[in-house]
Amino acid sequence: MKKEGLARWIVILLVLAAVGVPLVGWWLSKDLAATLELHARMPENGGWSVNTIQAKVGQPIHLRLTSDDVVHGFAVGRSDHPALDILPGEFTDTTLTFDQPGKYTFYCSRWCGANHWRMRGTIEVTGEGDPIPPDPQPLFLKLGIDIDAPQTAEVTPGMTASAGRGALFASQLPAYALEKDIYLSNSPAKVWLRLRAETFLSSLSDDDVWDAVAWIWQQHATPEALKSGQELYATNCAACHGESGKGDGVMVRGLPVWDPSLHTSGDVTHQPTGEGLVSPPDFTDPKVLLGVSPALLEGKIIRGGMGTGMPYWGPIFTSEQIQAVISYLYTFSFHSQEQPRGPSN
Ligand code: HEC
Ligand SMILES: [Cu+2]
Repeated sequence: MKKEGLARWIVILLVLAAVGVPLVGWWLSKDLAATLELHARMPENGGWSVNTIQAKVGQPIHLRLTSDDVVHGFAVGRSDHPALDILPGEFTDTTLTFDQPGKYTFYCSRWCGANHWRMRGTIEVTGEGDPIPPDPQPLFLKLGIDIDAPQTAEVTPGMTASAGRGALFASQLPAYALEKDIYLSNSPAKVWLRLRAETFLSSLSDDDVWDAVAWIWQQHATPEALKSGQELYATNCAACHGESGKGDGVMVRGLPVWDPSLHTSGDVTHQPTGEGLVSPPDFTDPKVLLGVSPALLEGKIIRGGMGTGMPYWGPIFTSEQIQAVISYLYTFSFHSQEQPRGPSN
């Protein structure tokens, strides 16, 4: 009788331990790392179910992501957290940990509709550590460039300028032509005009000088930057600007009152499509990109079009990524050294 009672107690204790220990462990881990369910919905359906996520430095947050309508994506701007797909009716789990206090932007990384890019929210990270340093003042502000004024190239080449051919004239170029500041703050057309005025280059034809300008661009656009820029463009820009840069991406048709006939005449950079929206410019038209400096492009990309349909990318991309996209954009107007036949004009 006594023995039996003892055995029963041992069994009960074992059962309690088997159930209780994992339960306590789960309870503790739950306390250490907050779990948040985040529903993605198209902006028309209400957007993210949570717009501001609070986080503490060094404390992981578990996210359970799901979609209430179509396929969305989840990504965190200026971080190396990989972008995730969020499928309707399924849960995708991920863990975020931040080691610097500050504000981050989370956003949808899958094209879900014309207002896709409005699917953005904030992650507020508080706690110990050096906060994320504020961005340096962008060059277009320092230079006082009006990024909203229409800019078209004063001059354009007879054929697509080639960095490969331009290499032939590299040794004749003045030192200033290679300075980073000159490159960043001048449109290719401005650089061309300045070089064309140099008497020591008078033996070069106009197209030779354009090739030299393309070569100068190539010196500032590393192959790695071009590759990364191409990927960023394909994921973030092509939906509106088009794979080929012509401004004919699928999302443009989703914008109200898109009229392709407006796109071929008049001012190439700013074309009203109605309701305050303008269509993306045709990047393959040399008048567009050869008329704008990297500094202006940077300003447009950071700040966006302010109501034109061009999103702002400042909180999403690192400055390195923005420079990579800028380098890549000029491939719509220049042939690079590795690419004798680039995007056709
Ligand atoms: C939702 C559609 C949309 C997306 C996505 C988009 N753009 Fe635009 N973009 C526009 C529209 C519309 C314009 C023309 C209006 C304006 O200049 O503000 C424009 C204009 C621009 C201009 C100005 C060109 C000039 O000559 O003034 C640049 C540069 C640009 N976009 C770059 C980008 C880059 C780089 C990306 C991706 C990181 C991107 N855009 C993503 C719609 C879009
Ligand atoms: Cu989305």
